Amino acid sequence: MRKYDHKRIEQKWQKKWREDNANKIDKDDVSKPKFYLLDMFPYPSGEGLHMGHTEAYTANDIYSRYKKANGFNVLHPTGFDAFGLPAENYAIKTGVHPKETTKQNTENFEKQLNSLGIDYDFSESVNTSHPDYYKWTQWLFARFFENNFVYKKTEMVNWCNSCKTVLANEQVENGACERCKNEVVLKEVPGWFFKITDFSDELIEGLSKIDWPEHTKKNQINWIGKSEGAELEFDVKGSDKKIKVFTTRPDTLYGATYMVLAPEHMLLDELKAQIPNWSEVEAYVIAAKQKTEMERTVEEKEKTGVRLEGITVINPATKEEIPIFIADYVLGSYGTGAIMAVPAHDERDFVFAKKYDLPIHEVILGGDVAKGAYVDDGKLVNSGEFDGLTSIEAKQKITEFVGGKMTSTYRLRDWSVSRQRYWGAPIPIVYDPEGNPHTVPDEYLPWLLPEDVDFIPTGESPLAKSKELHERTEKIFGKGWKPEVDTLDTFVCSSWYYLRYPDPHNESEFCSKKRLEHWLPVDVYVGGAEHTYLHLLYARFFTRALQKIGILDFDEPFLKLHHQGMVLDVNGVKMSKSKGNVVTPEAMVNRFGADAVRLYMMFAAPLSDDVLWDENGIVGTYRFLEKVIGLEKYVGADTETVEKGIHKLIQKVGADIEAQKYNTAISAMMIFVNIVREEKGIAKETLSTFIRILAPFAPHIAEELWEMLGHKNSVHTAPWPSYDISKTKDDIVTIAVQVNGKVRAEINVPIDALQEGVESEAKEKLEKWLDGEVKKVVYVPNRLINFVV
Ligand code: ANZ
Repeated sequence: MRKYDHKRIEQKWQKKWREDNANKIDKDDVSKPKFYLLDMFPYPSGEGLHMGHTEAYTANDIYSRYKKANGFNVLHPTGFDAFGLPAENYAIKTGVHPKETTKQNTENFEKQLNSLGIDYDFSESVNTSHPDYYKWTQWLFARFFENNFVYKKTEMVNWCNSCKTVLANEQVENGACERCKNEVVLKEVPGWFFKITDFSDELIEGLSKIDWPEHTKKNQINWIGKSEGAELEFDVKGSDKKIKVFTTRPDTLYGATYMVLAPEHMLLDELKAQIPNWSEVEAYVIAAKQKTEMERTVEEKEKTGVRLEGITVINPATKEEIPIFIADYVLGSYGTGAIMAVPAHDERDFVFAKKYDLPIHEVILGGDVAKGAYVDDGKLVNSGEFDGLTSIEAKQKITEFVGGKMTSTYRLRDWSVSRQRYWGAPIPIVYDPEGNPHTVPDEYLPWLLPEDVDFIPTGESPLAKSKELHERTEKIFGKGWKPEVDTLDTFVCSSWYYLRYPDPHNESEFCSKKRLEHWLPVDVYVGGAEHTYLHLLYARFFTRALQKIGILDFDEPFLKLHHQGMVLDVNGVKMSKSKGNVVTPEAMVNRFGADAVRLYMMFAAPLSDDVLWDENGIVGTYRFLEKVIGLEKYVGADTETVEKGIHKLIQKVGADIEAQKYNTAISAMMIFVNIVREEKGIAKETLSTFIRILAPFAPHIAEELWEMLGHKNSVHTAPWPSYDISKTKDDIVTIAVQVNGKVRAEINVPIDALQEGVESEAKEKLEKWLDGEVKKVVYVPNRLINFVV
């Protein structure tokens, strides 16, 4: 038997593919149907490729090769999401410019990806930190600005004290920075915001027409957090001021016995003069500003508040005068920042009312409001002319009665994109001497990231200290003009990279119209589920906004989405540097070869499940490849079993790849190899067919064996084999024998057997289950027979 020398084979073929430009496609070839298969591009970290990348990229590589073999022109590109904090933090520590580290790291990634045999064409890749890419990020930003989809405001925003930058809501996890895990505080910082909230409804509705995992869709819907309810106005007594509240329960208006404003409510300042206990109020407001929204809204937290002495509002339904409080459980950023409190029917209000001894008026029947809030819907009582209506009936009626309006509120906030950091795309904005912002005209793009900066973060943007940037600005625009010194959130760069791949070298457009129309939207996208709220939501928003602007003519970027599971260590623990359990693809490829690593990753579990990295398992796939090499010695003629086996295999593997069920496809190949070994015979042509099927999974060894069998062209250019359906059927099938729907036995019968014979054979097996009279027999040929007794 030939020895399986994976190193020699893999190096030989990788070199050959490089020389032959084997991964190059003609993007203008419209003679074949297009297929755009996208991987989430990696951040080129210093640690190199990790197992999670390997899993997703291998899966798509298999799919890509399979689609090519089926006659598609497949675009399966990659690139680098290269701006971001780690390179900058490294620069702070060592003084090495992020440009340098990024260059080294991307080269390393490229080498590692090539060593896995992924069919990427690196001459067609993108790098978000290159001026020829971020020129277009800036160009798109300018279009967003012209169309009022981006604006500047000063607001309380999430601030990471350790990274010294603003973070978007999506980048805060349980009150901590998603990057460095340090606590996030609130800080008033001016910054640029994308108007993603203009698209809240569309972003929910659009999900219904794309083929994404249900849980991912659900998470996006929850993140957008649409609440349907009403806005109602309360008059401030003895003044012409009104306070608007948002409520999901206008049906409970008659039970509103007090009102609560968020500590940051705008009206506070205006009412100041009328509030005798202002100093107490002010102290509470200051204390509330120190807390994050998370801290303020946890359910277990004791409810606190301060009454605004001297002012009251009028309940518009009962006309009663009710007190006002400020309390930090009401958030300034949600709804109108003010609520009507209904202690009988809202738990938080109930606790608060008990504490401050406020009246509790039952207006919905169904609970016992002496004991606690009854929060469900029900029939109205104590509600004037609305008594007897159900909550659902009353909502709109009461809203109309008091002149309010039905409306919706969303949890989603506009996306803050200004970062006070260095290693990102400069925001292409300059300020005139009066301080008004203007976009940098297109002719000056790329608006280059200056290099004369100090990386040490101070909380002020590093670009603020660049002499070159300030001089450049004054030189172009005139004296007194100043540059914007913040950089863009890296998620802006990754919101549109899939639009660049079809045309990455275009210098006059981000992508030509022709290529956009031909290639987009993306047909299949594979990546981690952790991007649900960030990248996957932002990219959808970008696409929709660009459609409104007239730059794109579709509204959803990714028609179909799959998530890969995580790669865990053999004990099921997440791999991490701190735990010392990281296994790198590089080390594994060195020991076992790319083909065995690829096969193991795909065989160990379905793509969407977690994979336990077990070295014994990879030894198994390695042995399988050795057996494949050994098949050569059986070359002769097919036995009948082998002939049937190959037709079944072609059918099964094709169907499994289409369904992203790579694990069962591989197990079917393993079974086939065992059959050949038992039968000790296979025709040369059949072996060629098998190698053709193996090729997407184990591209190197397949190429080697293909050559050994005497083929001249690459196995990866050969078409996918076709099968004869009549040969995929077994002569004998196993069918289930059931009594009243419960499986009681199995029997082997000829394929498509008639009911009569099957029935009598089944009855023999069922003796002890069939004592009663058989009322009915249901026979599904080749599947089951069921006796109803
Ligand atoms: C009166 C009421 C009566 C309410 C009742 C609920 C039950 P979701 O579903 O999360 O949208 N609310 C409104 N704005 C708020 C804010 N800025 N901060 C904190 N709470 C706020 O919840 C909407 C409900 O949360 C609103 O309906 C309001 O309380 C409260 F029996 O109004 B409700």
